[in-house]
Amino acid sequence: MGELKRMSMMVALVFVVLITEQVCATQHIVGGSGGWDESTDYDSWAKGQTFKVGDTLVFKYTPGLHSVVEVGSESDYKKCDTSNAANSMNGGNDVVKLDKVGSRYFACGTSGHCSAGMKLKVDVVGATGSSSPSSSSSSSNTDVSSADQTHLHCFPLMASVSLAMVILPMFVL
Ligand SMILES: [Cu+2]
Repeated sequence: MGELKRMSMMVALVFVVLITEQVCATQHIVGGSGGWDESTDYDSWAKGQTFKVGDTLVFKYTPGLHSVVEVGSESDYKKCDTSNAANSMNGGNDVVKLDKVGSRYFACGTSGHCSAGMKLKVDVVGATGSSSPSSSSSSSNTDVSSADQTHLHCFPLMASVSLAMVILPMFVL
């Protein structure tokens, strides 16, 4: 009997952890309201964001005009060489899950677009959010907006945790 209670408590705990992880993950619309196009500066857009493991990128664009090609190396990214694509998408609402720490490189597959600046480098940091300052940039003007954003998305976490505190004792008693 006690075994059963312990098991159900564990299940509840796992459930809560899964929920909070999902709630806390941020969905980044690449380029903000401008989406994935030729007129957005993706370097400066990326600087205002914190990309954590578990977050997702969403590339929004008109299918046929653009595409999303993930390239495997920084040198390919710099050269706009999309011949060694790790992944390519052309649906116009393409979701990329950031599943591990490290750099990811994306370019538009339409001829000429990448060299015109339609490319994106993303540095993914650990989800536990030990907020390491954005690695390279020296002129990191306070990322108030991204901090707010993270806070906002993580707020339901508090709610979930307090909910768990109410629910879990029911299993223990
Ligand atoms: Cu393009």
